Amino acid sequence: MTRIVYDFGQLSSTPAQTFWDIGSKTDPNYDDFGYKFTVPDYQNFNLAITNVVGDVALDLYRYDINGNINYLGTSDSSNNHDESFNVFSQPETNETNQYLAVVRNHKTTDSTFNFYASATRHDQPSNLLPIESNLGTVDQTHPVSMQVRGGLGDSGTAVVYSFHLNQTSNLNLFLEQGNPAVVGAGDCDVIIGQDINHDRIIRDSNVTKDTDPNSEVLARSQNVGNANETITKTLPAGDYFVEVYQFSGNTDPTLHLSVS
Ligand SMILES: [Ca+2]
Ligand SMILES: [Ca+2]
Ligand SMILES: [Ca+2]
Repeated sequence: MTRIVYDFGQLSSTPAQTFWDIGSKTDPNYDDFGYKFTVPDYQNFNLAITNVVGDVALDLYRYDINGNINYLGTSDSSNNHDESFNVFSQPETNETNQYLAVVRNHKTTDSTFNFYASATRHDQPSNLLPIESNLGTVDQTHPVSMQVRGGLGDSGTAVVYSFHLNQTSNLNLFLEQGNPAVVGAGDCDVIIGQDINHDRIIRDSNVTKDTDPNSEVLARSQNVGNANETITKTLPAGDYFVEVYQFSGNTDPTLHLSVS
């Protein structure tokens, strides 16, 4: 096994994108694909693997000041589901802002996938749209009420959900912040949007469509501190996303979606 490493250089808010075909793991010439990148100080980096045929895993490593890599974690959803990381990058002693993401193939056949990487402001949403959880159709008999997976903090700065409306609906989003005594007095915010051009990237993610017609963000709620977030919006039938993201600190919010 060899590892082919591509150097992405410094990430920016314009996502780097690649499409790859990774050989069977039983192939004697099997290669892992490594992506080396640096992140501007005090920004988040976002990695997404989408459109998987087969099944891949994504390992994340960080370089120390001596050029050694230290393992940080693995994203490995089942089957052909998407993989992702959203991490706040602030080097501690002996650490750098340089990382290595490695894609492995689980299958004895080739796997293909798209890989995306971006850096975004630490208090703003990720602009990538891996489908981490598909909530299905939300209607009057199928509201959603669920704890945001893993909570939010520096090692997981964003969680993306997709959902569908089968008719014009008054959507009510309520994001209940966790108990600050339990998870710390953090602050998270939320956006609802639509990937109009289906490229798995949120165009103009820092603003909303109200102020910039190009933005794929339809509404957002960004109350201060531990206040809950609410969005009420009339939306036509279609596919939408919700992204819950860290503004600061740790939170353990619960997402409620209903229509009226
Ligand atoms: Ca997987
Ligand atoms: Ca888009
Ligand atoms: Ca907030």
